[in-house]
Amino acid sequence: MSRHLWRRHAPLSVGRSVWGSGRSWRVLLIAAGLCAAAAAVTGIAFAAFDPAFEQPPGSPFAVGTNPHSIVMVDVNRDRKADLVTSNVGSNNVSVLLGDGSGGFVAGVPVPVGAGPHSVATGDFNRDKRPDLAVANSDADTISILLGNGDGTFTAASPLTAGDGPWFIAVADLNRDKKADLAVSNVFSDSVSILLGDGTGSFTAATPVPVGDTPYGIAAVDLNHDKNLDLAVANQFAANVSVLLGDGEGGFSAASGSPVSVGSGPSWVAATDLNRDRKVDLAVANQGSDNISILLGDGSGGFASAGAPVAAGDGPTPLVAEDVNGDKRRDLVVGNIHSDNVSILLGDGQAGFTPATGSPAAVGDGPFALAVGYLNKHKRPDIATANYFSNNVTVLLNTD
Ligand SMILES: [Ca+2]
Ligand SMILES: [Ca+2]
Ligand SMILES: [Ca+2]
Ligand SMILES: [Ca+2]
Repeated sequence: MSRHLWRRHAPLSVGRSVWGSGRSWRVLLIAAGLCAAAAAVTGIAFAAFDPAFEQPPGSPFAVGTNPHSIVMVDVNRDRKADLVTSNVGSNNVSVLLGDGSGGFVAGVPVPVGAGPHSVATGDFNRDKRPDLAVANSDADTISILLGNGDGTFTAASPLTAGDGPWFIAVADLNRDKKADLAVSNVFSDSVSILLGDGTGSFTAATPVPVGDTPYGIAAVDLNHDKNLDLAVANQFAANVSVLLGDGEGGFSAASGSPVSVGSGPSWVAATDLNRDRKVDLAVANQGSDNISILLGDGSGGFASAGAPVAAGDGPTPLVAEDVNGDKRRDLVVGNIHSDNVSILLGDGQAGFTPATGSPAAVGDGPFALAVGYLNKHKRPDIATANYFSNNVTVLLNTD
């Protein structure tokens, strides 16, 4: 398959952030916890609400050409969530400044390297202003854009990655409280580990070999040793690499890795889906139009939860979040061929059923999505980056 053709239908990326809304999150979770506890005592099945999603006026919002990744973050620190996309066709990053009610105005685009398939966010220089890391797949570099705190960015020296950097996960991989990067390289079948020094500079550690055409990465502690581990979806290998971290930036394959999933695994989300306090994985299989659910054993091993969960045509981005307030993780999945978003409500036992109104229509080719709070209504909203229609669809959770 040619590089060009493959790119039309393969990998992408996303990060998720809730800058400025941490307090709201905690309040929501505490409230949900109290209600869930009360429901458990009375034996009443607890469902907080039936989520419905609607586009606000102005949606979809225009961005650059071929947006392939999106993050939700407050870049200008006005406590209103903003959106940032990386645009493969225009080699830049678009900034959409939020008005706090689901509307957005265009900020200043930022030029990056060639083929930016992924943008992720973190505070790399620890000035409390959100920064961006962008994977330039054609240039084989990572752009580091340091936030000025007003919605504009200053480029630092780009970093070198492997061949075809595609997806970036931001996490503290060596436990020094400084943000690091894990980057999947689709042509060198590896994950680059770039350790941050807390000033916006990074040092490359030894790359980690994974399977054929790695795409999405989740960074989470899978075996309860407080060192972050990695789960990496290998799109052409139809499996997931499970890499256990040593807490110093080194990683080695867990026993039983890689774990087989469906065809064309693209994104992986890591969270506890069956409430046994062990991290599980949900994997969007772009080729088999479903979601694999892998239950964790708490030591880095995984077993299939059973038949995969049906999605739309070409499920690619996937985020695990509680969208209906019952304290059970749900799945939000973008379907790149059917141009919609599946909202799959979790039952807390790793089972999922579509919400009322699922799937919700979005733009052409939703290769990325982000979930978070876009208005004062404290229920998780959704934004998709639509690769072929060059825009962002906003879905407000209106229940
Ligand atoms: Ca803002
Ligand atoms: Ca670190
Ligand atoms: Ca670990
Ligand atoms: Ca679990």
